[in-house]
Amino acid sequence: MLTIYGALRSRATRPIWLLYETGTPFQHVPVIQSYRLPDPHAPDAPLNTASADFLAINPQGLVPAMLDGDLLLTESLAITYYLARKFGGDLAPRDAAEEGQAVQWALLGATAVEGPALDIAQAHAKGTADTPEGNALITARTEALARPFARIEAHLQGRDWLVGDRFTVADIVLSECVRYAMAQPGIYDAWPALKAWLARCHARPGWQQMWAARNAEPA
Ligand SMILES: N[C@@H](CCC(=O)N[C@@H](CS)C(=O)NCC(=O)O)C(=O)O
Repeated sequence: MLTIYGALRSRATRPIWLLYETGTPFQHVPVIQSYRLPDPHAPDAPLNTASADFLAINPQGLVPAMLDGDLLLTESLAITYYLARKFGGDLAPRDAAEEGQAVQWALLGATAVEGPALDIAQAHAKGTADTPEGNALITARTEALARPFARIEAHLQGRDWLVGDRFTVADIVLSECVRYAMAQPGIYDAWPALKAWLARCHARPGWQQMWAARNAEPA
């Protein structure tokens, strides 16, 4: 059976959101990040990214990972694009031009948005956002987001979705990168089309289902 490894407080949200959108059955193994545990090797530790059983699946010790029959995929974007192609119907690109656009948005997310947005999320999660160092970091990361956000903002003028006038896998993977910054009040205010698009993404039934499941997991 199709199996996704990775707790939902991780990049596993991406493939799992897509699977919820499509109603595809799968087994979810909520492997937790080892750094979230006091002792990942304790006998009573839950399955985690440093567990021998998980390293036998992904020796890199990162989630998400996916097994579909004999096919092992790691890297959340590759997994999500594969699942879109196999189960996603119109969530997948329809032709070469759409494929190029979808890959473009995924790479923009991974290379220009994810890092700075994650730093902002972590500053809030660690409670350092309101310290002078935290403030300086958030200012710098917000500046780093300005150029990719400007690109997304310009593209979304007169459009609801990134590719092909419909919700696709590109919206899933890019919006999940953009979401990481949302703990910072007002971060999207300079980008109204991006902000409205993110709200549309979060109104999707698959995102709602994924978010409820994520919030039910231990913090
Ligand atoms: N580029 C990878 C990054 C995977 C990654 O960094 N996963 C984190 C959780 S979101 C992880 O497993 N961390 C565990 C660790 O660092 O030990 C992807 O997109 O799948």
